[in-house]
Amino acid sequence: MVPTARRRRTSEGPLALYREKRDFSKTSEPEGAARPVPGHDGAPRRFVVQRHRARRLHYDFRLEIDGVLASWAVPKGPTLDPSVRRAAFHVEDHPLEYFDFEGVIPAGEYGGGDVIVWDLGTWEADEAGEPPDPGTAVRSGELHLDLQGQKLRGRFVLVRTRPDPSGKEQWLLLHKHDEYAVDGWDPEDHPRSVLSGRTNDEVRAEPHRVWHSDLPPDKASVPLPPAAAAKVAAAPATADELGALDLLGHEGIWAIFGRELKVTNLNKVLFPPGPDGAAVTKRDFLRYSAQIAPVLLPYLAGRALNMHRYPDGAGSPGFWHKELPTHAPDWVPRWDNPDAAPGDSRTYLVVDEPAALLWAANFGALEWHAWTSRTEQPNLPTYALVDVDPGDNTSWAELLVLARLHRAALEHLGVEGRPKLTGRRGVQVWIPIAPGPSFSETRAWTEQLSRTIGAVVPQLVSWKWQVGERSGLARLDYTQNAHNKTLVAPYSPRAAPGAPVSAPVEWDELDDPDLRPDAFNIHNVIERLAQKGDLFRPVLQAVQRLPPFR
Ligand SMILES: [Mn+2]
Repeated sequence: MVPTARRRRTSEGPLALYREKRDFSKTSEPEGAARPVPGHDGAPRRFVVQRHRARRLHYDFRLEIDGVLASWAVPKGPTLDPSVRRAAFHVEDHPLEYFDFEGVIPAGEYGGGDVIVWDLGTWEADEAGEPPDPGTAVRSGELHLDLQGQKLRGRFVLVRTRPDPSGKEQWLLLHKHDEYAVDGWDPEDHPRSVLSGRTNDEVRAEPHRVWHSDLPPDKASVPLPPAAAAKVAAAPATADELGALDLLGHEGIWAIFGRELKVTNLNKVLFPPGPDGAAVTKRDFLRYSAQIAPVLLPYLAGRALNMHRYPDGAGSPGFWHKELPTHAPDWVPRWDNPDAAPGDSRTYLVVDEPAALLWAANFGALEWHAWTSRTEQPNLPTYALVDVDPGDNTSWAELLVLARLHRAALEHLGVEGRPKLTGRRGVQVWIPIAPGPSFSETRAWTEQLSRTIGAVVPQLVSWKWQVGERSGLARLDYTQNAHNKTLVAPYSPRAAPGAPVSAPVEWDELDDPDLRPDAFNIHNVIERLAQKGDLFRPVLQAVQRLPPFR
C-alpha cells in the first residue's frame, strides 16, 4: 500500500490528512463533519468535478464513497473523448461538504486559488465485472463507473498505474465508447460552473460563497443566489447610449444595453414637480432607469417582478400589473409561475438583463417590486422583511426610534439587516437569509422581532391592521413575508411628486433628525451612489440563518 493510502487510514479517520493540510481559520473550505456518515441506503451516490486554478490549473474529480469524497486531481480535466486517457492523481479524501464548494482559497493556503463546481451529478459503479463495493474497487486500483452529470455522462474507468516520484498514486481516467462519447470533446470549451453559471474569473472577482463557522458544517458553506451572482457584472449605460435618448423626439427606437427598444411619449410628464425641482418627464425617468439598471440588476435577476404601473403618471392612480403582456418583445426574460391558480397572473417579467427594466419603465411601471423568493424556489424567501410603517401621528423622530430599535435588536441577535428609506414615509429593514425557511417561518420570526420591539415602545405601535383603528400609531408590518407579496426594490422610484426613490442608507444616517424618508430622488441618488457606493450590497452577500429568539 502506498504512503498516501496508509496515511488516510490513521486512527484520526479518513479526513485526517485533509484537515492536516488546511488552516480552517484562513480558508473557506469546509472542515467536514467530525465523523463522516456513509448513510446511503439506496440513495444515489454523488460526484462533483471542480475546476481549480491553484498553482496549476486542474480538475478535481470526486466520488462519494463510504461517507467521504474520494478524490483525484486531473490536470487536463475529464473528457468525453474515448480516444483520450487523462492522467489522474489520487489525492486525499475530502469531506462530503466539499460537494458544492465554490469560492476562493486564500493565496498562501494549501490549494490557494479559485474553485468552481464545474460539474456534478450522481454515479453508479458499473456492474460489468466489478466488485460490488466501490471502496474495495478503489483500493484494488480499478473502478468502472457510470456518471450522470450535467456535462459528464456515460461510462468511465479509473485505473491505477503506478505511484509517481512524489508518492501520489498515478491513475488514468478514460471514457468508454458508448452513446455519450464525443470525439474531440474538451472540458475547457465548457468553462462555466453548473451551480452558479460563473467562470473561475468571475468567482475570483467576487466570491459568492460565505463560510459561516458558527453553523454546523453541513450548513456553513452558504451560496449566494446563482442568477444574481452570474449577472452582477452588467456594464453601465454609455454616454452615447444616454445621449441617444435625448436625440429622440416624442418617440423612437433607443439602442440601449444591446437591445433596440421602442420608447414612447418621451415628453410626457410622469412625476409632478417636487418641492425642489421641475416635473419629471418620461425621458427623464427612462434616463434614470438606464443609469440605475446595472446597479439594481443583482436585486432583480432571477426574480419575478410585480410592476406598479402609472400609465398616466404619478398624479393619477396606479395599479398592479403582474402578467407580462403578449406584446412584450421576445427577448424580454420571463417566468411561468407553476403555482399560478386559474385566472391568476402566470407569466412574469424577470429582469435578468438591464434592458428588461427599461422595457418595464417604458410600459409605465414607475415602481419596481421584485419577489422576495427566486423563480427556481418560489416558495423559499431569501429575505426576512420589516416594514416600519408610520401612522398619521407618527413623527419622523419616532420613526427613527423604531428604526434604531431594529438595529439594536439585530445586533443583539447577531443578524445582518440593512435599512432603506421607502421614498414615501417609512423605513424598511431587509434581512438576507439562506433559502430554507418557508414564508410562514420568516413571517413568524419577523413577527416575534416586531412584537419584541413593539413591547419596548407600546405608545408608538399599534397592532391593529385597519388604518382607522390604529389611532395614528405606527405599524410594524411583518405580513409582507408571504408568497407573491413584495416590498419596493431598492432604488425604485416611488409614484410621488419629484420622483423620490427608495434609497438604502447606513444605520448611522438614521441618527440624523434632518434625514427624511423621501430625501433621495432620481436626480440626487446617482450622485449619492457615486460617493457612497451601493449601501445595500450586504443583503446580497451576507446570507445567514435566522437564530431562535431566547
Ligand atoms: Mn484541487
